[in-house]
Amino acid sequence: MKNDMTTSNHQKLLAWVEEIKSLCQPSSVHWCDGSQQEYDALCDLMVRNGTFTKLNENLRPGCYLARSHPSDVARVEDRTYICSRNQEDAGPTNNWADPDAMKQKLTGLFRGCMQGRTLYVIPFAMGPLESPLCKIGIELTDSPYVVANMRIMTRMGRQVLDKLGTDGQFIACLHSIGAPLQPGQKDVPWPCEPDVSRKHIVHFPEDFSIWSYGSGYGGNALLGKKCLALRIASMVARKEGWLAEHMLVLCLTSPAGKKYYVAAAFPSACGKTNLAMMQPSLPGWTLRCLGDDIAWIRVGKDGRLYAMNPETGFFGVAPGTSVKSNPNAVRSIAQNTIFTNVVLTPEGDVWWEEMGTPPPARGIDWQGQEWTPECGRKGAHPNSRFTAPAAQCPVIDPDWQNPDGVPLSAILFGGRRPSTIPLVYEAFHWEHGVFLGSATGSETTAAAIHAAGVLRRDPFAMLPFCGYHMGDYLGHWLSFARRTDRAKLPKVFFVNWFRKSADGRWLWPGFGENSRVLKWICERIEGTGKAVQTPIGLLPTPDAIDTSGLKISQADLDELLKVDIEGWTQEALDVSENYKKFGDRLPAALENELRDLKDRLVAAATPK
Ligand code: O2Y
Ligand code: MN
Repeated sequence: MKNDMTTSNHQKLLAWVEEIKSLCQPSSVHWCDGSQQEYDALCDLMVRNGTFTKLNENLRPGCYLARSHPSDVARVEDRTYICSRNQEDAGPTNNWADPDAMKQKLTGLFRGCMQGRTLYVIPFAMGPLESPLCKIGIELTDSPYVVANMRIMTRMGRQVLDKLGTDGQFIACLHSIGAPLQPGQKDVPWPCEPDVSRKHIVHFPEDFSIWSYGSGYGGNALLGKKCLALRIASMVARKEGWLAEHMLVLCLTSPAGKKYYVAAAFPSACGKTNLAMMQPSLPGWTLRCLGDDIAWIRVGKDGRLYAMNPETGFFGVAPGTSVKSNPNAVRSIAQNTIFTNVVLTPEGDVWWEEMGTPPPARGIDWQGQEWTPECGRKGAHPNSRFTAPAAQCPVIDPDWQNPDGVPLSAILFGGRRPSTIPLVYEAFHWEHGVFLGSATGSETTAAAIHAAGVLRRDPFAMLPFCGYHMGDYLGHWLSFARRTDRAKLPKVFFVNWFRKSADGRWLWPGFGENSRVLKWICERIEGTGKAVQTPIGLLPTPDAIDTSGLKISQADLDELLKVDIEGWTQEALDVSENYKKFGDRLPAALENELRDLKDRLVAAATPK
């Protein structure tokens, strides 16, 4: 397979490719056309060079397994930078470096870094090509694994170059695994730069470009996802008056046939993919998935907020994905899927912890070593992944590729909060809703790179993904009350599926039972759901959540819907502490919301 001829007459693009060719010195250049034939040839190439193992065609047709280098298993937040001209503009939540100094440093790293390798030119679009929000990126990479994943996760290939024409705008995304191959040197299955301090994921907001060096994994390397569709897009969105968010999008249909489109922002490792394609336990309700990770949202002609998923695939966490937790994900990954860092079974299938099936008696673990269930090591890496086409999801929504997006009725925020935060509550109004988003936080899990079991504030689940000052970002969200008729804005809710009892038991069954909470949310949208005003927001009345057919004690339900004044007083203090980071860029409206919350809590604690 060789395609060193471009069909593009875009002089700026051609000049950039030439510039990078002379900097990185690849031995060949391949312009990706996005065809099935090209994908198959790349997969064959990776099977031959040891990056891919083809899975048993009878068990997992069209599927492959890759194992990464142990130094390259997750996004590297510490090595991720926003290099704005003005340091203040990157804000307190991003690493910053001077753009000229960083470009000089990166130019040094990239010099000769593709020797002995092929430079792939990947034209890709985020969002349907006809969408008003569609953004075109060109990723230059020396990783065939990245090309194969980008073909699943984005609209990739010739049609994008056609849309770009001779002078269209594109976001320049330069990526290298940082592992040049000398003549005669034997390659390894997962070449990368093993020295973490040399890995760099860098965003230049002034020229909307991305440079990523040293990692071939996930969000570090598939540059359309976190780098373009969130960090760069969030900056573009602010300029152009829309929102680029870390949100799933789903459609819930009531037994009466009414559709409710909902977007939800949860920090990483809080079950976004599970909720995005959940199978409702409540009879008569159906759920359809539009996206599991990213939503681009704009004001539509009718003044409502419309959400669109810019991606075309799922890059989901494998461990914990089971028929119980996510039956539709299990069916989505039955074929044409790339698995990374899971267990290979003797039959040529894959396995991971909490897959809901017995482990194989022996297998090959994510590090390529012989593994047995008794060996004391996990078989799959906690951040092991599947890359699967969204079109394979059995509950994909018919409108998931609608270029205009879908009109939102509700926005949810949530986190993994074992105490204090109730199962669900509703914001009083838009500014209060933005306050709830700004106060989002989650207890970290072992899957994250951070210490497990600590509360990490993650406003709007955008902490690692907001490309500019978080204070300005919060202001941008508030501005939507002025950009449209506030009566047309979605209602805002906070949900917490992760409450535990004092003795460490889950209080809520979660998964398909979360449809009961979504039902109440739909009833609130209709104006029929019963709620009580509390200091923190509007909570369901004791009988408002439909628990028919569910085994849950009244005591547990009371605990789930209780407002713990002492816990909330602590919560408000913690939010105040987090707000200090934003200095004078914290919008006054949010300071007011926090003050009002504290006042309401004091009033509730004061005997009448
Ligand atoms: O570790 C990675 O590179 C993947 S991170 C990721 C992937 C898919 C969806 N969300 C995330 C995330 O960290 O939020
Ligand atoms: Mn995510």
